[in-house]
Amino acid sequence: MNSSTNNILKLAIQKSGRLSEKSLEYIKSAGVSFRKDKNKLRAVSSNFPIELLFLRDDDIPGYVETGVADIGIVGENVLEEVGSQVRITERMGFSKCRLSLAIPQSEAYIGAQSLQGKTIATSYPNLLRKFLEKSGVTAKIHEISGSVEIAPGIGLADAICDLVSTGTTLRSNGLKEVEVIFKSEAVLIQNQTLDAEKQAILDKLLFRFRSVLRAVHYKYILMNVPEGAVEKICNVLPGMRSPTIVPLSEAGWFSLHTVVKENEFWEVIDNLKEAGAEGILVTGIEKMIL
Ligand code: PRT
Ligand code: ZN
Repeated sequence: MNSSTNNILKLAIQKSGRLSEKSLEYIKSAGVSFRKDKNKLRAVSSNFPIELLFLRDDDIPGYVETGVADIGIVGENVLEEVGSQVRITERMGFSKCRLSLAIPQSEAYIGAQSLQGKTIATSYPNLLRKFLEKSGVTAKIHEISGSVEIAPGIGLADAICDLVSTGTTLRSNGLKEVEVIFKSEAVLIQNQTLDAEKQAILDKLLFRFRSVLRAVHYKYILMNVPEGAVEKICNVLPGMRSPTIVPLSEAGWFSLHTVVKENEFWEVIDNLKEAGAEGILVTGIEKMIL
């Protein structure tokens, strides 16, 4: 890579599609500002050494592998399908979906052997081939680039292998999901040979991303507690550092603030109420710096 471009990190994201909005949201929440010109495929940040490249998602892994982009945000399903040699740096927790096999609702399914000799339509031939090989099944793979779910209905295939999130599309096309072959979410990928300068920029960006990603899993809670219940309430709070305790203007009462994990949240709230907490307020956390 040209040394004059070394002090700027090139980040590839999807131009328009299911990953675009969330990718941009993360970049903005990391404090990276830029002006996006609608027709432009690149944008340079005004306050962070980053250049954004807006691409088709299918092209992102290859561009990162060859160093045209240094890092990228892409669905793991696309990365696995194209098989590019890149490093997964961070799982981003959005655009979760699964690559599944589906067949007409009226058909029986007793396992992968039900697909023996059948024709399966997909945009993911490589992932499907791997699954069939692993299952010892021989089937014809019919590669199509879109609207896969209509293939059985129009007689193009017996089954499909496509992305599913809610399952609504399958149901409305008279299909049922019979096998999950890959679980996916958006991932941040990086070129395997980033130089030290670019790695340092990436580390700074990652620190910010992780502060945002971490915060998603926690809630900040505030409550009023009578003096006699303070100790009991502190014991109820799960494994956190000691909470903040502030006296209220009303004698004998305190305001107690703490952070609770989202998945423990309802149980903690029940325990707090039982222990005597009142006026409990709960709020989301934007960023968590550890
Ligand atoms: O133009 P470009 O090539 O960049 O975009 P694209 O059209 O190839 O991709 P896009 O924007 O549709 O999806 C980008 C990524 O979003 C995918 O690679 C996945 O990682 C992720 N993702 C998450 C999904 C879905 N959920 C999803 N539900 N991608 C597609 N779908 C489709 C699926 O193909 C099916 O048609 O949604 C339909 C099913 O949805 P449900 O909710 O009815 O099950
Ligand atoms: Zn695509």
